[in-house]
Amino acid sequence: MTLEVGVLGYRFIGTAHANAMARLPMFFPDAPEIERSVLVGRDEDALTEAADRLGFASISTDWGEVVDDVDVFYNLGPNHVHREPSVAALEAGTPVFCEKPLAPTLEGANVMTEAAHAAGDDVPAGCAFNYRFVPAIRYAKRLLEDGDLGDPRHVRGRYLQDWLVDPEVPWSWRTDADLAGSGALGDLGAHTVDLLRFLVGSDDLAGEIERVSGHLKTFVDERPVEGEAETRPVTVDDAYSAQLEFENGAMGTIEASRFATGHKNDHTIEIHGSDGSLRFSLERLNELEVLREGDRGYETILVTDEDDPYVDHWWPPGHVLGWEHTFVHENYEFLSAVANGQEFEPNFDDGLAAQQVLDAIERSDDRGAWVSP
Ligand code: 4PW
Repeated sequence: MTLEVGVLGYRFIGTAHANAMARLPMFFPDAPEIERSVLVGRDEDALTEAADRLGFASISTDWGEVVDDVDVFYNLGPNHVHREPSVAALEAGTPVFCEKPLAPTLEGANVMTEAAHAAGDDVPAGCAFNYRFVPAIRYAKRLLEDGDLGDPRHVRGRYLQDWLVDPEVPWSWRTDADLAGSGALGDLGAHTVDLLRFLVGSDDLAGEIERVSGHLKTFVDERPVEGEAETRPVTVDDAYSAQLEFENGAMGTIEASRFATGHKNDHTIEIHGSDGSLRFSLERLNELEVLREGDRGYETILVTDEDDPYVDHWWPPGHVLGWEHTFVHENYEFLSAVANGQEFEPNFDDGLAAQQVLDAIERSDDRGAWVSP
């Protein structure tokens, strides 16, 4: 059976998913057969051009008509559009793959997760945390779960970008609290929180994040509106940092910024366990650095062998993968789960768990005190 896929959103991240869908039959022959059936948006001209370029058979300016007509619904729109169409699709029994953060608010994420539970286990509701699908991250998870690095003690994550450093960069939905929820916190911090939960969140490692102390900062509080003579207020954070305490006693620090001059998409994770440490950088995503008790320095492991996660689907060993491959891997896993009526992770529960931590970081900043997610 061919799965008909409806996709809302066709810009940066929409293109990343459309590219992934196009690559699946070439590199993952056991992936379910899909049709890029309908592309959804508001601007008919832009949609027509995008559908043509991205290989969609048709367009629609009404998501309400699409969500129960297709076999799978991808919600890749801005954060404020995540809730309504995703809930409507799940109520119609249509599996949903939604971008992160799950919603602008914790309340929205709760409503979406309830809809996912009501739809049942055979209707997958995935949250598109693509960095779980980097081969080196999967390798790191295996090391941690095999106990190679012992009990996690310190956990560190930072996600640095610089696209807002110029105060003349225009206002956008990403700088508005009603539309985005939060700024660097939700857009970038959601990834860091999810990766930490993925890597050390199991009960026999660090467990869940138990309490947080957060700090949010907005450096430029109004921005010009593109093509107009007015400015609009920036109502989200430009940067955040937080201290974390995990259930099993590990401590953590995380931060993200859109003002880290010179850093474009610099996401790093470090974990120090009782028997060893590891370091990962998204800018060197084919590598994992590992240091075990007694070593005199980090060993750099190239995670590009044919028995490393996903690598055998691509090129001969050593022929390195990139950012776009993470989308292919997550699309493969999600669409396979849909075809087989199986659960998929990261799901809406994971999206909600990340949102609870983001929300706690904001509450902690407001109160000037440690709070629990
Ligand atoms: O999800 C994130 C985006 O919103 C991405 O992983 C990187 O940062 C690239 O764009 C933004």
